[in-house]
Amino acid sequence: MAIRSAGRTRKTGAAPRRSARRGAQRRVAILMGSASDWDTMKPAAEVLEELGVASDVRVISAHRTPARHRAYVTKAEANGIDVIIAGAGGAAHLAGVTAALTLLPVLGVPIDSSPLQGLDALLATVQMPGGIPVGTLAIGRVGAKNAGLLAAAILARRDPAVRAALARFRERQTASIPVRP
Ligand code: RP5
Repeated sequence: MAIRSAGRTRKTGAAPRRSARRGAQRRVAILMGSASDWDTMKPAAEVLEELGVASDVRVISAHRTPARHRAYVTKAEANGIDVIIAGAGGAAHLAGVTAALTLLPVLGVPIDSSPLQGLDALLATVQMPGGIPVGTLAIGRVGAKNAGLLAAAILARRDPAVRAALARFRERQTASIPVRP
């Protein structure tokens, strides 16, 4: 399987990278437990790109690549990342372990990749014990899109350009809703 990213085709297994603008600083990290999660997580990258926010997309598994995970997350804030989105399926601990390793806000996306169709990932992601929060979105592509929008809303508190882009997004969305079916 091949995946498209930033105008090039990559083989599954290689970490997809994406930047909204060439040379723009990547401010939102989009992590996923497997390259097989990319189709589900892509809406997060797409909506951020639409809003002009650069993202850094990585395949990082808390259990298959723990050293890669720790190295990336512990340096994320120093590398200019403001928000981390973490999507995983099954016994999904990626978002929770990510949140434990950083003070950055972490948004979790449960992925429907298992026989339980994401219910397992939803419970694993949302049911964090008190002390280490994960902001959990809906299961699947809708959750990924909303994670991108919520990350942008967090950035918008201090970034007027992102706030204006979000406002335009809402206006376009409202205008696209027909009055009658
Ligand atoms: C999880 O296991 C990943 O997030 C993915 O959703 C699921 C299946 O991964 P693969 O076996 O397809 O790599 O860790």
